Amino acid sequence: MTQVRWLLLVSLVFLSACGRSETSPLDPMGKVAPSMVEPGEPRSGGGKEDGVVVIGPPTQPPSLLTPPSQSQWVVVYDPEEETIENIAAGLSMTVVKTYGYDLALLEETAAYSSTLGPPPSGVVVMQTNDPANMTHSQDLVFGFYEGWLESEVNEQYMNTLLDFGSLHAKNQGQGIKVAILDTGADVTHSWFNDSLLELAPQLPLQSREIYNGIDDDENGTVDDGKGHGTVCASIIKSVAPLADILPIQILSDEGIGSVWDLTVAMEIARWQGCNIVNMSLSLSAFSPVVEHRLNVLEAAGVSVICATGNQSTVVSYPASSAKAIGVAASDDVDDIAYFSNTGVGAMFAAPGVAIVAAYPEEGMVSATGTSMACPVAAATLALVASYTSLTTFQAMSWIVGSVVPVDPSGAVEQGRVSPLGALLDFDNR
Ligand SMILES: [Ca+2]
Ligand SMILES: [Ca+2]
Repeated sequence: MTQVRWLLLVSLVFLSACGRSETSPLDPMGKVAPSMVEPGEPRSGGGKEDGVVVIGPPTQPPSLLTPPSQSQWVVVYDPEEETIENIAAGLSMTVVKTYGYDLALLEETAAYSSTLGPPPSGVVVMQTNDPANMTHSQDLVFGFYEGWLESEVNEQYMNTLLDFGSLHAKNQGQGIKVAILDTGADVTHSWFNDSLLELAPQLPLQSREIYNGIDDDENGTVDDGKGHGTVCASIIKSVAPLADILPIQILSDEGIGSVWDLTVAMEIARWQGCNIVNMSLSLSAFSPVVEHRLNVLEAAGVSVICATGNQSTVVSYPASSAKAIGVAASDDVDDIAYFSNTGVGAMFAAPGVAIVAAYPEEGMVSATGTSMACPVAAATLALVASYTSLTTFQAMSWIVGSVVPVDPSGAVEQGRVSPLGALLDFDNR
């Protein structure tokens, strides 16, 4: 890499979809009967329906964003061209931390000046606290069920649609590791049966979902993002029960994160030997720094699966990246969900309407959004890679070859994922 890039950039990462209202009558254990949310039922945006909480975009950009500090910078560099110490010296900065072979955090020194020339060739720099490029979180419907009923998860339409009985008799995703870059997960939930992986405490990011009961971003909703990562992990567990699942918390309990944390998490996923990275999130715009990490992951053979977004518009970034697999949401009859972003970059559709999943504190939820479709597709890839013993990139062709048509057909580039179809096609190769 020889092109000089000098980027004063922070796009703030927001959750694709999240949350429940503080004023909701629903507590974490739920007070809504399962019948309140029927699988496949279309929903309108905004306000509350019976037993369903609809969280829309905040009226103003959230204000609580806590990247390292105003004077710190993320640097992505090529160690074969220059050492981080020399790069830091050239920028009048000091090295705070290094993460992996080409990621570091630098601190400005007194000699630092924004009028300094460009960094050394091949170095990507990003200031960690620039409030530019803010975006909105995306709509989602959460309907809460009464307590925890495993049967509700095991008997939902998705299981029939994807034929879990036949599918899991053939493969359950064993040997494939999936990272979930999200709000973290309630690893203590009984649905997981202590099966989730956790990052070691000395690493800069952790796995457990934490919520504080405070409306930190002052948007009128407490812990907007609570449960989002738990739901994503639960969906992976449902579709690929024996896959190794590694939650990495990069989004706050309000569903907000930084490109810094996303970048570090992508690198951690690579170090940890993950085969697949699930990113049910979106940025406000293209990010060269994230794109760089996508290239690094691709070179390492790691597949990145992203939600297309829930604004009924074009595919958001990073799902729109050529280096990522974008997933739109479909329903119980393979119709594309009204809210789903579609078109170029939406490679697949997957069930993402009224998906029943585990929710923190022994709860259960019916969740709707492309955030839910994304882990279905990620888990599908885990199953096919496990069954075929192919790389995830090679396994992708079997998923492409076995998709089911969706309506409208042009909404996605391929179709709705069919994990069993892919395994059967492989059998008949
Ligand atoms: Ca909030
Ligand atoms: Ca909070």
